[in-house]
Amino acid sequence: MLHVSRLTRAGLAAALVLGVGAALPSLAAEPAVYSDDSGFIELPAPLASTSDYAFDFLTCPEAPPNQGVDAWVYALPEEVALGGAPVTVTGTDAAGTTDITAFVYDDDCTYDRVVSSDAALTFPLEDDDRYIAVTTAVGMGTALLLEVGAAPTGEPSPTTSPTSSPSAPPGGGGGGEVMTRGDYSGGVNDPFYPEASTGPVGEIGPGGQWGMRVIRAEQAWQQPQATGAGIRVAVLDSGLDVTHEDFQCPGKIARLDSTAYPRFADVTDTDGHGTHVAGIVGACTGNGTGVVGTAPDATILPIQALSPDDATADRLAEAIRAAVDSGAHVINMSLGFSAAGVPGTGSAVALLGGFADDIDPAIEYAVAQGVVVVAAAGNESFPVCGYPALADDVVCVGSTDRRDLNAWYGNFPVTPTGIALMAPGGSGQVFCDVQSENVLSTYSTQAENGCAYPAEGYAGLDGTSMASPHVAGVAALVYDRLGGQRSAAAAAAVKQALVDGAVDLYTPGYDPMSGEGRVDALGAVQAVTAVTPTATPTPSPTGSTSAATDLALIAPGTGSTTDSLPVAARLSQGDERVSGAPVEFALAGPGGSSSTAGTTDADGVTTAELPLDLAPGSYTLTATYAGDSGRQGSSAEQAVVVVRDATATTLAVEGKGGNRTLSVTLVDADDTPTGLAGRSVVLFADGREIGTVTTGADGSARFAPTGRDRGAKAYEARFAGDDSYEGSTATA
Ligand SMILES: [Ca+2]
Ligand SMILES: [Ca+2]
Repeated sequence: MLHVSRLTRAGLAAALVLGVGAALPSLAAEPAVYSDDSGFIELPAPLASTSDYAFDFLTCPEAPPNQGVDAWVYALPEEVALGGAPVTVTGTDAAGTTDITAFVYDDDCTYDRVVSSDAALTFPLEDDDRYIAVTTAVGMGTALLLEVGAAPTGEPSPTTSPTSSPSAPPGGGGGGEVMTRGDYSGGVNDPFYPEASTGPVGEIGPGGQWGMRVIRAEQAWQQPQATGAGIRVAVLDSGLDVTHEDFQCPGKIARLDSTAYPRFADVTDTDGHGTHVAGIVGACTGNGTGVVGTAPDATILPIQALSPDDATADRLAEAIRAAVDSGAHVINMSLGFSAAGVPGTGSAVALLGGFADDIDPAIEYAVAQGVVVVAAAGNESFPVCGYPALADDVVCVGSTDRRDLNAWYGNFPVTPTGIALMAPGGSGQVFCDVQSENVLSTYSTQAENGCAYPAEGYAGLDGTSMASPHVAGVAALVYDRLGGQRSAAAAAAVKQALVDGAVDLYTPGYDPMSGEGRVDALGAVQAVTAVTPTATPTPSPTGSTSAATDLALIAPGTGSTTDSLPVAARLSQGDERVSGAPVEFALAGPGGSSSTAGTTDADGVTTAELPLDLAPGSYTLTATYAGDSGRQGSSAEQAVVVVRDATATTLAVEGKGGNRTLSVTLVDADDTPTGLAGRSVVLFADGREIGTVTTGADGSARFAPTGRDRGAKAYEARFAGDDSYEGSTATA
């Protein structure tokens, strides 16, 4: 008979296989750079903001004709260009006018049409539209927002799918599934938890939920504000037995909006794996039934990312985005890709790569939105985390046994950029009846149980699949402790607390056997100071809920030290724009910082100019809305490279013989060149240095050669550059 421990660690992938052929074709369709749940496409920074060469930045074989000043060129992802989808351009230029013109080009770079308006510009896309160059009447200092809405009919675009049905905001909504905070100071009464418990098996013991005791979960719950109340953990797995007796406490289960996400309408767990994982995260605790969960008051958002008939990278990527847009604070993925490129539980190798193109952008989106993403390391005894545990900013979790020793089957917790930790996953005994070595949790009553357990609804399994949800649960405890308001900063603090609170194993500090150590719930909770929720992120039964907001930011990716940076931001609350809201813009980097502020207008848009009097280098631009009593804060950021402004030197030779004079000018290389005063320009005659002039107020200077220098064949003027300007030379 196939035993459960083996089934969990390796065999389950086969049960969920769809086949490589079904998984791979979806990869190319995943867009690279956008996504939003309100129909607003957050395009990358404009490809160009200079007047004459806007299209040089594109890959068009022939540059279309230049179309006016300061054109901002957008390349629409191909999936956006659905016939009929409305494009809206809003914003103003430096003169405060809203005279906007858009030149539209096809995907073969040919010019198609022009549309213009003296107000906000709206026009429908055509099927082959690809590039849009947007200009205003006064080009300089322009800040525009370009939005693309949903196509009116046909297949929903992946970029716009949830527009019809706003999903749950972080910290609430989605049907209001939130648990009230329990009191665990007097211990818990779940029968399978105690050391002396024999669990549902009855034949081997003692054991109970040893993993919970190893990570000191109960001690963590007894700290202030550390039970996971108001925290939503998305379990991306084979589903969840929503009828299970140990998930019936009020608010325990949240469901995706089936209208917005029809692909995930069903969560029936015919496998059992997802129900087991979800129980480890947060089975009802203190209810006198079954087991305890790591985060007793957390709400579980089950998403069947691994459907028996649709287990693809595309589906997993969509599941991640759905979790984020439905208010998840934490995502657990006890799954991975086998060497054959097939997703499934228990396997996380990803030797083929490829599906990362689908999933990486979704994970980046989650991380940017303040979601802690946790994934199992995989069960191949490999020296490195599998995928997606290996992806950037994902917490990779390896498996330990009751003795804090590495489980033989687990991949090592080694990842290039993320955090790697260990957690209880079971020793991997090869005999079915050594249940005291396995991790005991809930099991789907809809599944066939591989081992002949007498008690329906519970099972002992092992694998990194079991380790990962311990960490996801602890992350929920810490997120609760931090106030439960979702932000990238809060998520980073949660991950740091996981590391700071971990129990160091093996050699001191990080080591490739145990990563940052084995997770410890009490240590992680105590690693942060409790933050009282200020914006009611945990809705009370009678109180109102503060609404989540979304801030979109658009700015050029580069600016020069002598200019200012035009920035624009738009604040939304669901499908509504928020007007009159203060937005702070800040640019910070090793070379200094710059900031300014604005207030959103009736369209929810604010524009500003950030001074760039900074040293050249890489900076981070951040727009922040602090929130108010009725709205949660939100922020957005992007990278900006500050470069020195280019210059142009000119040199003219006037007169002959004793009257010979060199005339030098030095200007910046902007659209309207301005003379640069007080700069030193070195002059050469036939390669010999003959003198230095200092430019006057208009950037010009004159020099009279003497002696043989009057008769030189070639003259050269060189400006060496300085902190703000690049050098330039001229010959005559
Ligand atoms: Ca229970
Ligand atoms: Ca160590």
